[in-house]
Formats: sequence, structure tokens, C-alpha cells
Amino acid sequence: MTISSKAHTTHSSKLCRFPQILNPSFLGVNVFLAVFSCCVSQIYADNQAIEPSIDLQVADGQGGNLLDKQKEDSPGAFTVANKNDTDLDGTVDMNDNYVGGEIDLMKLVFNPPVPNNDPNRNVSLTVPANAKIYKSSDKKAGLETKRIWKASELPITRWIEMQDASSAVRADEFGLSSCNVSDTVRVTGIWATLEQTYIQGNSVPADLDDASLKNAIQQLELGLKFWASNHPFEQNWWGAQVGILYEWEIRPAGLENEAKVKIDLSRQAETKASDKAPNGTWQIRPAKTFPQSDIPNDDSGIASEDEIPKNLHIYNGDWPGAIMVSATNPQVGTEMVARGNLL
Ligand SMILES: [Ca+2]
Repeated sequence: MTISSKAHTTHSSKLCRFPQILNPSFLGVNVFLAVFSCCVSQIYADNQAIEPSIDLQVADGQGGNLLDKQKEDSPGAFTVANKNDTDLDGTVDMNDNYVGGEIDLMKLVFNPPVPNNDPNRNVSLTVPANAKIYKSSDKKAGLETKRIWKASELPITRWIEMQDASSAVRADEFGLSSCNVSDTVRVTGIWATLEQTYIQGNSVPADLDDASLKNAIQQLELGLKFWASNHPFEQNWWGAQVGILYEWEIRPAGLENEAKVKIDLSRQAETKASDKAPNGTWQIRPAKTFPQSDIPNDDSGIASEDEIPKNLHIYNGDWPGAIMVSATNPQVGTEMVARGNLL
């Protein structure tokens, strides 16, 4: 939201002033008094000043567009806290000096005052404690520690890195100000933390309310299980399967009410398998390798996902298995070796 004072355009003159024009009546004579400061206001007529307007803009993370003016404070911009490892270098990205292919930072643009009649006018940026700003989207150009610029230096683009999940939706506010005009944008950092895994039985946690995932747990059960032709969901399915249920805490609260926030629980997987045909020869099945980014490659659907938070909890289940015979793999093998890793 932009805040600026109204314009009165009878005549103009430039005066420094702070923080407002004083207009006392002294012995019946109107005295015009201006207090000098850093600011130059432009036009005075009926003792009112035109202040330049000032504009701070923000975009959602993952390469979003700059938000419309009326949406900068609500719903504001969203991104994930930079606690992932997008460049797969083994270092959490918020601790990296450079993240090749980084997509989690939010673009922040601070525009010059309009009209920009005083190049020496100071423009100040405030940054919430839960955020840092960088000079480039991949962090390579370094951390921005400067907070005051001259109007002549604007416009400037910087990139917001959220350090953790926000304490509430829209809790983190950036402000751009110059004299007594200002503009704000609000942002939300999101993060999900793995709380626990369930690896046996068929009981359903109290906060899990997704019907298809509940049904899968009750039908397939969790833990190691061998199936012959009586697999509940697959005809002529023969193999071994391990059921795992993951419970995540996702913050901040209230994300389920944000129309533009979609939660998608998915995985990265690498697998290798080979099986022994009836004639005794081993055949290597197509392998799956980890992607070279944090984009998932094991996200076939949402039937095993509970993505709407309840009491901050979301869930996903996975039943990786060694499938020896199925509708899509009709060859009857006699032996199989399969390995997989999931992230
Ligand atoms: Ca990294």
C-alpha cells in the first residue's frame, strides 16, 4: 500500500522540511515556518505539500511476477524458507554464498520517488529479522547490507531470502520510506519439517483426514508386506512392498486459507532393479536417477497425499516395492533384486 499526501498545485517552491510544515499564527500574521532536514518537498500553496509517492514492489518466489499494487500487503508474497538444497551441493542454501539455479528468493524492487525532484533525498529500506536481501537471485553478487540510498540511485532490485517460516501469514513486512511517505509489502516464508514416520500397522493419525490416504493405510498397511494375487489395488500383482507414512509440520498456520498456496508433497527417487527370467538370464530394468535439482521425479498423483493442513500437520504415504509380476510387467521372473533411495 502506498501512502502519500494530497497535491495542491497553486504554485511551487522547493524547501527542506521536517517532518511537516508548521504554520503558526504569530501576532495575527501568518508565519510560514519550515524546518530543514534531509527532505525536499515540492509544492506549497494552502500550506499543504505535495509529497512524492514512493513504491516498493515484491514478487512471489519460484520466479513469480511482481504483485499488483493492491495485493502487496494482502495476500502478499509467498516463498519457501531457503532451508532446502536446490543446487545439491550438500549445504543448506541459506548457508551458501552461491546457489546455481536458485528459485526460492523473492524479487524486491524499490522505485524512485515520483516526482523524483531531489536526487539527494534519502530513501530507507526496512527488512524484517526473518529475511536477508541479496544483490542477485543466485546470491553470487553478495549480501546487501545497505539500507539507505539516495533517490538518484533508484530503481534498485534485490532478492529476498526467508530464513525460516514466518510466525504467521503476512507477518514479515518490508518498508520503503522517504521523509513522511512510505510503502510496505508483506511476505510469508513457508517451511515443512518432518516430525515422524510410521512404519507398521494400519492405524491412522488423528490429524490425517484425507480419505484416499486413510484407505491406503487401512488396506495396504504400513511396513514390509508380501503380496501375491490378492493385492487390494493391483490385479495379478506379485511382489514385496514397504509402506511408510510421513508426518510433516507445516508453518505458518493458516496456509490452507491462502488461495494461491498449493501444497504438493512429492519425492525424489533413484531406483535400480534387475530380475531373473525363467530361462535363467538376468534383465536390468530401466533405472531412475536423482534429478540434478530439487525438482521431484516421484510424484505420480495425490492419492497417497494429505496436503491440506490440520493442526499444522500434513501427510504423505509411500509404498515402494519390488514388483515381479503386474499388468504392466507380465513376465514371470523367478528372482529379483531392487534398490531404491527416496528424498
Ligand atoms: Ca545448497
